[in-house]
Amino acid sequence: MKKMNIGLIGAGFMAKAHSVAYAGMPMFFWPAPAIPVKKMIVDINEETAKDSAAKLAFESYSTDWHKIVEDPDIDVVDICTPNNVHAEIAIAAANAGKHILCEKPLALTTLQAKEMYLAAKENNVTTMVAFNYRRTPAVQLAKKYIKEGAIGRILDFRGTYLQDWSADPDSPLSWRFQKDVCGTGALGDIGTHVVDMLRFLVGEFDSVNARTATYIPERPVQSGLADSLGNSKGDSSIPKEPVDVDDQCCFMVQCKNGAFGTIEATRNAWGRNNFITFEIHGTEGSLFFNYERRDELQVCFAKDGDDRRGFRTVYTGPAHPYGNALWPIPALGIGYTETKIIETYDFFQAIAEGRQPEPNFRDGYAIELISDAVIESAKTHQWTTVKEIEE
Ligand code: SOE
Repeated sequence: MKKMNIGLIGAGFMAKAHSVAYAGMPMFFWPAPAIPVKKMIVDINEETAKDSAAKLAFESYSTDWHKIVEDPDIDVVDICTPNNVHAEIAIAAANAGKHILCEKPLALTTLQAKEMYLAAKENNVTTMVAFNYRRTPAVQLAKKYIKEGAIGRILDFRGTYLQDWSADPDSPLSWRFQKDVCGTGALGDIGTHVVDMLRFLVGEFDSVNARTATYIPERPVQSGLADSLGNSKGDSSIPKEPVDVDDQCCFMVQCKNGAFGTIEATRNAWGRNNFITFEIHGTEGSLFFNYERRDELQVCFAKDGDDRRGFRTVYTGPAHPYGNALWPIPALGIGYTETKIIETYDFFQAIAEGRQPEPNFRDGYAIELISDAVIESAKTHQWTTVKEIEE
Protein backbone atom coordinates (compact mmCIF):
# COMPACT_ATOMS: atom_id res chain seq x y z
CA MET A 1 0.00 0.00 0.00
CA LYS A 2 1.20 3.49 -0.87
CA LYS A 3 2.82 5.48 1.92
CA MET A 4 2.62 9.28 2.28
CA ASN A 5 5.23 11.10 4.31
CA ILE A 6 3.98 13.85 6.61
CA GLY A 7 5.80 16.93 7.86
CA LEU A 8 3.82 18.68 10.60
CA ILE A 9 4.59 22.26 11.65
CA GLY A 10 3.50 23.65 15.04
CA ALA A 11 3.44 21.22 17.96
CA GLY A 12 0.49 22.50 20.00
CA PHE A 13 -2.96 21.10 20.69
CA MET A 14 -3.76 20.60 16.99
CA ALA A 15 -0.59 18.58 16.40
CA LYS A 16 -1.94 16.01 18.85
CA ALA A 17 -5.33 15.87 17.11
CA HIS A 18 -3.75 15.47 13.66
CA SER A 19 -1.20 12.89 14.83
CA VAL A 20 -3.86 10.69 16.40
CA ALA A 21 -5.81 10.94 13.14
CA TYR A 22 -2.80 9.88 11.05
CA ALA A 23 -2.38 6.81 13.22
CA GLY A 24 -6.08 5.99 13.40
CA MET A 25 -7.23 6.67 9.83
CA PRO A 26 -6.16 3.31 8.29
CA MET A 27 -7.65 1.46 11.30
CA PHE A 28 -11.09 2.86 10.44
CA PHE A 29 -10.86 3.33 6.67
CA TRP A 30 -9.43 0.09 5.32
CA PRO A 31 -8.11 -0.30 2.69
CA ALA A 32 -6.76 3.19 3.32
CA PRO A 33 -6.10 5.57 0.41
CA ALA A 34 -2.50 5.71 1.75
CA ILE A 35 -0.63 4.97 4.95
CA PRO A 36 0.47 8.23 6.60
CA VAL A 37 4.07 8.12 7.85
CA LYS A 38 4.91 10.70 10.50
CA LYS A 39 8.33 11.83 9.23
CA MET A 40 9.12 15.16 10.87
CA ILE A 41 7.58 17.55 13.38
CA VAL A 42 8.68 21.18 13.73
CA ASP A 43 8.23 23.64 16.55
CA ILE A 44 10.14 26.87 17.18
CA ASN A 45 10.80 25.64 20.72
CA GLU A 46 13.39 22.86 20.54
CA GLU A 47 12.32 21.19 23.77
CA THR A 48 8.70 21.08 22.53
CA ALA A 49 9.77 19.76 19.10
CA LYS A 50 11.85 16.98 20.67
CA ASP A 51 9.25 16.02 23.23
CA SER A 52 6.45 16.06 20.64
CA ALA A 53 8.43 13.84 18.26
CA ALA A 54 8.67 11.24 21.04
CA LYS A 55 5.07 11.61 22.24
CA LEU A 56 3.37 11.80 18.84
CA ALA A 57 5.67 9.23 17.18
CA PHE A 58 7.45 11.32 14.53
CA GLU A 59 10.71 9.95 13.11
CA SER A 60 12.54 13.28 13.49
CA TYR A 61 12.13 16.86 14.66
CA SER A 62 13.47 20.33 13.90
CA THR A 63 12.97 23.99 14.85
CA ASP A 64 13.07 25.10 11.19
CA TRP A 65 9.98 24.55 8.99
CA HIS A 66 12.07 24.98 5.81
CA LYS A 67 13.53 21.51 6.55
CA ILE A 68 10.07 20.02 5.89
CA VAL A 69 9.28 22.07 2.81
CA GLU A 70 12.70 21.40 1.26
CA ASP A 71 12.72 17.65 1.99
CA PRO A 72 12.00 15.80 -1.28
CA ASP A 73 10.68 12.80 0.69
CA ILE A 74 7.85 14.78 2.30
CA ASP A 75 4.53 14.46 0.43
CA VAL A 76 2.20 16.36 2.77
CA VAL A 77 2.80 19.55 4.76
CA ASP A 78 0.46 19.91 7.72
CA ILE A 79 0.26 23.47 9.10
CA CYS A 80 -0.81 23.67 12.76
CA THR A 81 0.86 26.99 13.62
CA PRO A 82 -0.78 30.26 14.67
CA ASN A 83 -2.49 32.04 11.77
CA ASN A 84 0.19 34.63 11.01
CA VAL A 85 2.60 32.09 9.46
CA HIS A 86 0.12 29.96 7.50
CA ALA A 87 0.64 31.90 4.26
CA GLU A 88 4.45 31.90 4.15
CA ILE A 89 4.62 28.17 4.85
CA ALA A 90 1.74 27.19 2.56
CA ILE A 91 3.04 29.17 -0.41
CA ALA A 92 6.53 27.68 -0.01
CA ALA A 93 5.00 24.19 0.34
CA ALA A 94 2.82 24.64 -2.77
CA ASN A 95 5.82 25.86 -4.77
CA ALA A 96 7.68 22.74 -3.63
CA GLY A 97 4.80 20.59 -4.93
CA LYS A 98 3.56 19.39 -1.53
CA HIS A 99 -0.07 18.67 -0.70
CA ILE A 100 -1.23 20.87 2.18
CA LEU A 101 -3.53 20.46 5.16
CA CYS A 102 -3.86 23.81 6.95
CA GLU A 103 -5.54 24.64 10.25
CA LYS A 104 -8.30 27.23 10.24
CA PRO A 105 -8.85 30.06 9.61
CA LEU A 106 -6.86 29.85 6.39
CA ALA A 107 -4.90 33.07 6.79
CA LEU A 108 -4.32 36.33 8.62
CA THR A 109 -5.76 38.43 5.78
CA THR A 110 -7.86 37.95 2.68
CA LEU A 111 -4.92 38.89 0.50
CA GLN A 112 -2.83 36.11 2.04
CA ALA A 113 -5.68 33.64 1.58
CA LYS A 114 -5.93 34.61 -2.09
CA GLU A 115 -2.17 34.15 -2.57
CA MET A 116 -2.30 30.74 -0.87
CA TYR A 117 -5.19 29.66 -3.08
CA LEU A 118 -3.48 30.84 -6.26
CA ALA A 119 -0.12 29.23 -5.34
CA ALA A 120 -1.84 25.89 -4.70
CA LYS A 121 -3.83 26.16 -7.93
CA GLU A 122 -0.75 27.05 -9.99
CA ASN A 123 1.19 24.08 -8.59
CA ASN A 124 -1.78 21.74 -8.85
CA VAL A 125 -1.48 20.46 -5.27
CA THR A 126 -4.33 19.14 -3.15
CA THR A 127 -5.37 21.38 -0.25
CA MET A 128 -7.69 21.19 2.70
CA VAL A 129 -8.62 23.61 5.50
CA ALA A 130 -9.23 21.80 8.78
CA PHE A 131 -12.83 22.83 9.44
CA ASN A 132 -13.41 19.40 10.98
CA TYR A 133 -16.88 19.88 12.50
CA ARG A 134 -18.65 19.60 9.12
CA ARG A 135 -17.32 16.01 9.07
CA THR A 136 -19.34 14.97 12.11
CA PRO A 137 -21.62 12.20 10.75
CA ALA A 138 -24.76 13.99 12.05
CA VAL A 139 -23.78 17.12 10.09
CA GLN A 140 -23.24 15.01 6.97
CA LEU A 141 -26.63 13.41 7.60
CA ALA A 142 -28.20 16.88 7.73
CA LYS A 143 -26.60 17.58 4.35
CA LYS A 144 -27.99 14.31 2.95
CA TYR A 145 -31.53 15.17 4.10
CA ILE A 146 -31.24 18.68 2.63
CA LYS A 147 -29.96 17.29 -0.71
CA GLU A 148 -32.78 14.75 -0.83
CA GLY A 149 -35.30 17.55 -0.28
CA ALA A 150 -36.49 16.07 3.02
CA ILE A 151 -36.97 19.52 4.56
CA GLY A 152 -37.93 21.25 1.30
CA ARG A 153 -36.60 24.69 0.41
CA ILE A 154 -34.51 26.24 3.18
CA LEU A 155 -36.13 29.34 4.61
CA ASP A 156 -33.93 30.31 7.52
CA PHE A 157 -31.21 29.13 9.89
CA ARG A 158 -29.41 30.03 13.09
CA GLY A 159 -25.91 28.95 14.03
CA THR A 160 -23.86 29.38 17.19
CA TYR A 161 -20.39 28.60 18.47
CA LEU A 162 -20.22 29.41 22.18
CA GLN A 163 -17.33 28.69 24.53
CA ASP A 164 -16.28 30.14 27.88
CA TRP A 165 -12.52 29.68 28.07
CA SER A 166 -11.84 33.41 27.63
CA ALA A 167 -14.58 34.72 29.96
CA ASP A 168 -12.13 35.16 32.85
CA PRO A 169 -10.49 38.63 32.51
CA ASP A 170 -7.33 37.23 34.08
CA SER A 171 -6.82 34.58 31.44
CA PRO A 172 -3.66 35.35 29.47
CA LEU A 173 -3.13 37.40 26.34
CA SER A 174 -2.27 34.47 24.11
CA TRP A 175 -1.80 34.84 20.35
CA ARG A 176 -5.56 34.35 19.98
CA PHE A 177 -6.10 37.95 21.23
CA GLN A 178 -3.43 39.65 19.10
CA LYS A 179 -4.57 40.89 15.72
CA ASP A 180 -1.15 40.66 14.09
CA VAL A 181 -0.98 36.95 14.95
CA CYS A 182 -4.62 35.79 14.71
CA GLY A 183 -6.31 38.33 12.39
CA THR A 184 -9.67 38.30 14.18
CA GLY A 185 -10.82 36.96 17.56
CA ALA A 186 -13.90 34.81 18.16
CA LEU A 187 -14.90 35.40 14.54
CA GLY A 188 -11.87 33.72 12.96
CA ASP A 189 -11.17 31.24 15.75
CA ILE A 190 -14.61 29.71 16.12
CA GLY A 191 -17.18 31.71 14.11
CA THR A 192 -15.57 30.49 10.88
CA HIS A 193 -16.39 26.87 11.84
CA VAL A 194 -20.10 27.79 11.82
CA VAL A 195 -19.70 29.78 8.62
CA ASP A 196 -18.10 26.70 7.03
CA MET A 197 -20.93 24.41 8.18
CA LEU A 198 -23.71 26.74 7.06
CA ARG A 199 -22.09 27.52 3.71
CA PHE A 200 -21.87 23.73 3.25
CA LEU A 201 -25.47 23.06 4.35
CA VAL A 202 -27.35 26.11 3.10
CA GLY A 203 -25.30 27.81 0.36
CA GLU A 204 -23.17 30.82 -0.53
CA PHE A 205 -23.47 33.99 1.57
CA ASP A 206 -24.45 37.14 -0.29
CA SER A 207 -24.28 39.79 2.45
CA VAL A 208 -24.02 40.22 6.20
CA ASN A 209 -25.03 42.70 8.87
CA ALA A 210 -22.82 42.39 11.93
CA ARG A 211 -21.99 43.56 15.41
CA THR A 212 -18.74 42.75 17.19
CA ALA A 213 -17.67 43.53 20.77
CA THR A 214 -14.55 43.30 22.89
CA TYR A 215 -15.63 42.81 26.49
CA ILE A 216 -12.18 42.49 28.07
CA PRO A 217 -9.98 45.25 26.61
CA GLU A 218 -6.71 44.08 28.17
CA ARG A 219 -5.32 40.84 29.53
CA PRO A 220 -2.26 39.70 31.50
CA VAL A 221 0.81 39.22 29.32
CA GLN A 222 1.46 35.52 28.78
CA SER A 223 4.78 34.00 29.77
CA GLY A 224 6.00 31.48 27.20
CA LEU A 225 4.48 30.69 23.85
CA ALA A 226 2.27 27.75 24.78
CA ASP A 227 -1.39 28.31 24.01
CA SER A 228 -2.93 27.91 27.45
CA LEU A 229 -6.54 28.41 26.28
CA GLY A 230 -7.70 30.56 29.16
CA ASN A 231 -5.83 28.98 32.07
CA SER A 232 -5.95 31.95 34.41
CA LYS A 233 -3.19 32.45 37.00
CA GLY A 234 -5.51 34.80 38.91
CA ASP A 235 -2.49 37.02 39.64
CA SER A 236 -3.40 40.71 39.36
CA SER A 237 0.25 41.78 39.53
CA ILE A 238 0.99 40.46 36.01
CA PRO A 239 1.18 43.45 33.61
CA LYS A 240 -1.64 43.73 31.10
CA GLU A 241 -1.66 44.66 27.42
CA PRO A 242 -4.50 45.51 25.05
CA VAL A 243 -6.68 43.01 23.23
CA ASP A 244 -7.24 44.24 19.67
CA VAL A 245 -9.69 41.64 18.36
CA ASP A 246 -13.35 40.77 18.94
CA ASP A 247 -14.48 38.71 21.95
CA GLN A 248 -17.88 38.27 20.38
CA CYS A 249 -19.52 38.58 16.98
CA CYS A 250 -23.12 38.30 15.96
CA PHE A 251 -24.40 38.71 12.42
CA MET A 252 -27.34 38.29 10.10
CA VAL A 253 -26.73 36.50 6.81
CA GLN A 254 -28.54 36.80 3.51
CA CYS A 255 -27.72 33.82 1.28
CA LYS A 256 -27.63 33.95 -2.51
CA ASN A 257 -30.41 31.34 -2.67
CA GLY A 258 -32.79 33.49 -0.61
CA ALA A 259 -32.30 31.77 2.77
CA PHE A 260 -31.78 34.08 5.73
CA GLY A 261 -30.03 33.38 9.02
CA THR A 262 -28.04 34.45 12.05
CA ILE A 263 -24.64 33.41 13.40
CA GLU A 264 -23.17 34.09 16.84
CA ALA A 265 -19.71 33.32 18.21
CA THR A 266 -18.19 34.06 21.59
CA ARG A 267 -15.59 32.55 23.88
CA ASN A 268 -17.06 34.45 26.86
CA ALA A 269 -20.32 32.53 27.38
CA TRP A 270 -19.99 31.05 30.89
CA GLY A 271 -21.22 27.48 30.99
CA ARG A 272 -20.85 26.85 27.27
CA ASN A 273 -17.91 24.67 26.30
CA ASN A 274 -18.07 23.65 22.66
CA PHE A 275 -21.64 24.69 21.95
CA ILE A 276 -21.73 24.50 18.15
CA THR A 277 -25.33 24.41 17.05
CA PHE A 278 -27.47 24.97 14.01
CA GLU A 279 -31.18 24.91 13.43
CA ILE A 280 -32.43 24.98 9.86
CA HIS A 281 -36.06 25.47 8.88
CA GLY A 282 -37.37 24.46 5.48
CA THR A 283 -40.75 24.41 3.80
CA GLU A 284 -41.09 20.67 4.63
CA GLY A 285 -39.32 20.30 7.96
CA SER A 286 -36.55 21.33 10.35
CA LEU A 287 -33.14 20.06 11.50
CA PHE A 288 -31.29 20.77 14.75
CA PHE A 289 -27.72 19.82 15.71
CA ASN A 290 -25.67 20.47 18.85
CA TYR A 291 -22.04 19.32 18.79
CA GLU A 292 -22.17 18.71 22.55
CA ARG A 293 -24.59 15.87 21.61
CA ARG A 294 -22.87 15.05 18.36
CA ASP A 295 -24.23 11.51 17.87
CA GLU A 296 -27.67 13.02 17.42
CA LEU A 297 -29.53 14.87 14.70
CA GLN A 298 -32.93 16.24 15.68
CA VAL A 299 -35.38 16.11 12.79
CA CYS A 300 -38.96 17.19 12.27
CA PHE A 301 -40.75 16.36 9.02
CA ALA A 302 -43.94 18.30 8.18
CA LYS A 303 -45.36 15.28 6.33
CA ASP A 304 -45.65 13.34 9.60
CA GLY A 305 -49.29 13.32 10.70
CA ASP A 306 -50.67 16.11 12.89
CA ASP A 307 -50.88 13.70 15.83
CA ARG A 308 -47.17 12.73 15.72
CA ARG A 309 -45.33 15.69 14.24
CA GLY A 310 -42.46 16.99 16.34
CA PHE A 311 -38.70 16.79 16.74
CA ARG A 312 -37.30 13.28 17.04
CA THR A 313 -33.72 12.09 17.46
CA VAL A 314 -31.75 10.11 14.91
CA TYR A 315 -28.59 8.60 16.45
CA THR A 316 -25.92 8.28 13.79
CA GLY A 317 -24.51 4.82 13.10
CA PRO A 318 -23.72 2.37 10.29
CA ALA A 319 -26.71 3.52 8.17
CA HIS A 320 -25.38 7.07 8.01
CA PRO A 321 -22.49 8.91 6.33
CA TYR A 322 -19.08 7.32 7.15
CA GLY A 323 -21.03 4.86 9.33
CA ASN A 324 -19.57 1.67 7.87
CA ALA A 325 -16.05 2.79 8.66
CA LEU A 326 -16.79 3.91 12.22
CA TRP A 327 -18.55 1.93 14.97
CA PRO A 328 -21.08 -0.95 14.50
CA ILE A 329 -23.88 0.35 16.76
CA PRO A 330 -25.47 3.84 16.68
CA ALA A 331 -24.56 6.08 19.63
CA LEU A 332 -21.44 4.15 20.65
CA GLY A 333 -19.92 7.62 20.51
CA ILE A 334 -18.44 9.94 17.93
CA GLY A 335 -15.71 12.20 19.28
CA TYR A 336 -13.43 15.02 18.23
CA THR A 337 -10.90 12.35 17.21
CA GLU A 338 -13.35 10.72 14.80
CA THR A 339 -13.98 14.06 13.07
CA LYS A 340 -10.23 14.42 12.57
CA ILE A 341 -9.88 10.82 11.35
CA ILE A 342 -12.63 11.39 8.77
CA GLU A 343 -10.96 14.66 7.74
CA THR A 344 -7.65 12.81 7.21
CA TYR A 345 -9.38 10.09 5.20
CA ASP A 346 -11.16 12.60 2.93
CA PHE A 347 -7.91 14.50 2.40
CA PHE A 348 -5.89 11.39 1.49
CA GLN A 349 -8.69 10.06 -0.69
CA ALA A 350 -8.71 13.33 -2.63
CA ILE A 351 -4.92 13.18 -3.05
CA ALA A 352 -5.21 9.59 -4.32
CA GLU A 353 -7.86 10.66 -6.84
CA GLY A 354 -5.98 13.83 -7.87
CA ARG A 355 -8.85 16.18 -7.01
CA GLN A 356 -9.67 18.89 -4.48
CA PRO A 357 -11.65 17.91 -1.37
CA GLU A 358 -13.86 20.40 0.47
CA PRO A 359 -13.23 22.68 2.24
CA ASN A 360 -10.07 23.46 0.22
CA PHE A 361 -8.03 26.66 -0.03
CA ARG A 362 -10.66 28.20 -2.32
CA ASP A 363 -13.28 27.65 0.41
CA GLY A 364 -10.85 29.00 3.02
CA TYR A 365 -10.40 32.12 0.90
CA ALA A 366 -14.21 32.45 0.48
CA ILE A 367 -14.57 32.29 4.28
CA GLU A 368 -11.91 35.02 4.69
CA LEU A 369 -14.00 37.22 2.35
CA ILE A 370 -17.04 36.59 4.58
CA SER A 371 -15.00 37.47 7.71
CA ASP A 372 -13.89 40.70 6.03
CA ALA A 373 -17.51 41.59 5.28
CA VAL A 374 -18.44 40.91 8.92
CA ILE A 375 -15.68 43.20 10.23
CA GLU A 376 -16.55 45.90 7.71
CA SER A 377 -20.26 45.71 8.54
CA ALA A 378 -19.57 45.90 12.28
CA LYS A 379 -17.66 49.15 11.61
CA THR A 380 -20.19 50.77 9.29
CA HIS A 381 -23.38 49.28 10.80
CA GLN A 382 -24.53 48.60 7.23
CA TRP A 383 -25.45 45.48 5.29
CA THR A 384 -22.20 44.54 3.52
CA THR A 385 -21.91 42.45 0.37
CA VAL A 386 -19.37 39.63 0.47
CA LYS A 387 -16.74 40.20 -2.24
CA GLU A 388 -16.33 37.64 -5.02
CA ILE A 389 -13.35 35.28 -5.19
CA GLU A 390 -10.63 36.49 -7.58
CA GLU A 391 -9.51 33.44 -9.55
C1 SOE B 1 -10.23 27.53 20.72
O1 SOE B 1 -11.34 28.35 20.64
C2 SOE B 1 -10.36 26.26 19.86
O2 SOE B 1 -9.21 25.50 20.09
C3 SOE B 1 -10.48 26.58 18.36
O3 SOE B 1 -9.31 27.24 17.88
C4 SOE B 1 -10.69 25.28 17.59
O4 SOE B 1 -10.86 25.53 16.21
C5 SOE B 1 -11.93 24.56 18.15
O5 SOE B 1 -12.11 23.35 17.49
C6 SOE B 1 -11.79 24.32 19.63
O6 SOE B 1 -11.53 25.55 20.29
